Amino acid sequence: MADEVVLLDFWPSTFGTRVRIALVEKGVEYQFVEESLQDKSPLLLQMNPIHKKIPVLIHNGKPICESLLIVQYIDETWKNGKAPPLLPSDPYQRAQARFWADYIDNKIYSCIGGIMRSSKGEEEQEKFKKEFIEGLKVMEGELGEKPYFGGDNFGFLDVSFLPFYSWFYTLEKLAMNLSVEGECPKLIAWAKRCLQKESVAKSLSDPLKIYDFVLQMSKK
Ligand code: GS8
Repeated sequence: MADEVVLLDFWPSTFGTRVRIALVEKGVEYQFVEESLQDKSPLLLQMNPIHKKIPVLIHNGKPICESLLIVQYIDETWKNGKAPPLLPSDPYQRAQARFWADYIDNKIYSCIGGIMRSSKGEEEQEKFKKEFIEGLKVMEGELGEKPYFGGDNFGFLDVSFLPFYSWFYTLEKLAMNLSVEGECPKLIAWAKRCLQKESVAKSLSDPLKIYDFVLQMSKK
């Protein structure tokens, strides 16, 4: 019997985008279900009763929650003959990839929220902006001269970090004097390199659409 794969998602979500990229990388066919975060479906509440958040991957009726865990599950469950595994085979390298993915969620993601919640030019926003750039520079250092965070191959950390690229445009619009490319040119070159992959180009949300969405949300 064919696998039944359903993704509960919300299109601008960086976390959902990770899962979309991983599914396309592995060639997994799935049903995309768009959720409303204001009016969560009974299915979402049933499948993620603890956090009540997207993304949730439902594989043959069983839910997997938390984007980084879902990407690892996808990597372990579906082998794509054409693409190498997303996680490195070496346990130390695997631990390192997970460490940096955690850094993205705990450091970079929280700065993004801070920039969005504070107003242009305010002291608080400047603090988040500074921390955000510091975090990006740390990631740029981790990338070094490699083509991908995964080394010669696109991997787990690339999948985990790339969705944030779609939000850079919005952050630059909301904050004063913020140019991610000006601060971290190698990071932007990496994102553009990854965008040449079909799995990424198909999955990443349009930066202009995200900005529009944020503007609409702020009016409400
Ligand atoms: C975060 C998911 C999340 O915040 C993961 O999957 O990696 N650590 C989790 N999902 C948000 C939408 S994206 O900003 C969400 O579902 N929010 C609904 C809510 O907070 O009620």
